[in-house]
Amino acid sequence: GYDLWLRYRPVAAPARAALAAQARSLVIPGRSATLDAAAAELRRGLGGMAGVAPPAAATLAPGAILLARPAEARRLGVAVADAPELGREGFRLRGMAWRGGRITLVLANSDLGLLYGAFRLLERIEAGERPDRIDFATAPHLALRMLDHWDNLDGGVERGYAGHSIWDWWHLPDRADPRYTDYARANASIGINGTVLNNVNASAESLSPRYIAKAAALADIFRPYGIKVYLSARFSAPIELGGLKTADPLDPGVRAWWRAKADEIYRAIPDFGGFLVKANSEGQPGPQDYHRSHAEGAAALADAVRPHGGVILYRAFVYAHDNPEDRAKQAYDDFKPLDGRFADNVIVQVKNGPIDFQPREPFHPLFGAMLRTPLMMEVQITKEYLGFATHLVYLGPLFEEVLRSDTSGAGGPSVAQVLERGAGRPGLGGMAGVANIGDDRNWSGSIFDQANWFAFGRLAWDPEASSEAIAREWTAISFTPDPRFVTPVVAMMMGSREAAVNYMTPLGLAHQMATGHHYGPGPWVHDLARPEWNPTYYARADADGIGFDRTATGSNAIAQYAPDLARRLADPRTTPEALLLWFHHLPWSYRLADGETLWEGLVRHYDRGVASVAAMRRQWAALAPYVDPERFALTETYLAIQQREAQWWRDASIAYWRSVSHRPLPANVAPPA
Ligand code: GCW
Repeated sequence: GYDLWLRYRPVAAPARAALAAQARSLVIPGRSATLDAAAAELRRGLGGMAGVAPPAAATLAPGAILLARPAEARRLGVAVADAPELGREGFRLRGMAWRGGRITLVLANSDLGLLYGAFRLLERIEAGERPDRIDFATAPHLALRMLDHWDNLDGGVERGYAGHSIWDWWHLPDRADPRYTDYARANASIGINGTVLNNVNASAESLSPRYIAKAAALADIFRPYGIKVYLSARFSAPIELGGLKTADPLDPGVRAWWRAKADEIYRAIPDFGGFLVKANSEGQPGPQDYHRSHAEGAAALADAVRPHGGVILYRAFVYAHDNPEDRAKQAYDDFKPLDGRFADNVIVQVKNGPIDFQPREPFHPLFGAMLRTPLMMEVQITKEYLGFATHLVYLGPLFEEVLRSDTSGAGGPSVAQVLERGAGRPGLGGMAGVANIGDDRNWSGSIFDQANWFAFGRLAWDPEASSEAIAREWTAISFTPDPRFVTPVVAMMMGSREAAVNYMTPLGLAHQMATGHHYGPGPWVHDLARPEWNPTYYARADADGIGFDRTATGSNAIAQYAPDLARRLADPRTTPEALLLWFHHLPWSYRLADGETLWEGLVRHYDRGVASVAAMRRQWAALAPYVDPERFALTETYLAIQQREAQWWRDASIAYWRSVSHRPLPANVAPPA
């Protein structure tokens, strides 16, 4: 699994010779570290797939692969027009006739665009396409496509399920582990252009001179691949690192400290991206400690990086232990009043949903409400609430569901469009994914979790892309383009997220996971110190019914959505059934759309979830002939665990709901074990 989707295995014999003839030489007029990386990748990829790596050539001949800007291509005699539609990072792949044969043109307006094009060309070939017949163009819709590592300086990874951190802090900056280059290759291949190296629960130490040098060494390795380094900043670093008495963002000494710190970082990393900040959330320090707003807090850091072209990614994931308000409302309550008041290089980073990376949540209301502030959407690629790296859950449909959500309830804009518009500054729109990468040999802990990393990259590039098409592409290039394998695997992947929703938190339930680690069921947990950490806070089940009333009779969280949408969410009949219990507390006898009672429907969903996993497992077992034994066996083992645990979720949840509802099991339903 180490090679991810960049496997480059030899293609079958007759096609191999044809491919070699279509890749006889490599013509690259420009010169840069990025173009060297592109050439190296093409040699590696074509060497692997065609058996021979194309040598460099200065002139075009049939069978050449040309990487060029439009003017360079014209200078070599290729008739191409300028391509402003490709922007700075887009590219075009085009097979074309050339002197009695054909050549393959990779066209872009920058070296990075050419590198992206080289990767995509290789992926298309892996998927079975002929390079010299390709005609394909794409440009990213979002400027910032980032991975957030929740990696600690001691090598641990918060919510990481793929081993330890891949950053070997101990041996950095001296040791350039080749894995860092492979990391950059994998990310560049899917268009990721930024990485936050350290956990948002940040240690101030990560901004110390020692760690700046380590980050700089990584930045040097990533630079040719177009990946900028960012750091999470601890708001109180001026105290802990600088020895100041305060971290008050309006204090001149504090502001000077942040400026000097930024200057120091930019001396080591001239293209440093900026800081990611988690403030006044889950015990982290922040501006509210000094009775300052988040906008004032963000401004102190924004001023420090502005002269260098840096940005601040300021997280809206806030909820406070002393705030009795519905947790789902708190980010909006804090941030909506600040819309338009953030400094011009601040981007507010909003989680996809209002609680916390649940198997299903409605989209975060801030996406419809911060019209004057550029927003990033943060999703979690690591599956904290979705069975870690053990359960097979393809997150593409989850990301797509949020991106396509209509923020107005009246025909858009969709969340994707909100991000693309960047509140009028499209250079500041983006997506961040909490990485699922660790030092596990296969990077992500399981083979299918590699697909979640891949899908994140593809959707950050084009948030309107189809998660199914992405699954098809990933499957073809990670395993084989054989449709006898791709079709069933894609079907499995596409159903897997709904399966998990069904056996964990059906019909809009949320946060029913066991305490702390969030693995396995815990709907009965009610005695944690902070009320909003208890599953019972979310499900509110009793003898009469179940669900969280977020209408006007309850927390009225629906009022944070646009009026047309809020009106529909006010009525259970016009609320999507998948989110029913997120917005409504309903009697067990409530009739669902298909006529079953809520109680019967709930049980049915758990059963369906378990059945889906059993079907996935049977399906995978039949696919052994198409997969190498190692990847087959690992996936088979995990599916067996997943089936057992889907049953565990179902049995435990039903048993608990029965104990509060006092309802008999519906007919023809197996009792919990
Ligand atoms: O999902 C929750 C996690 C915390 C995490 C926090 C956050 C980094 O349980 O581990 O802390 O969210 O996003 O800040």
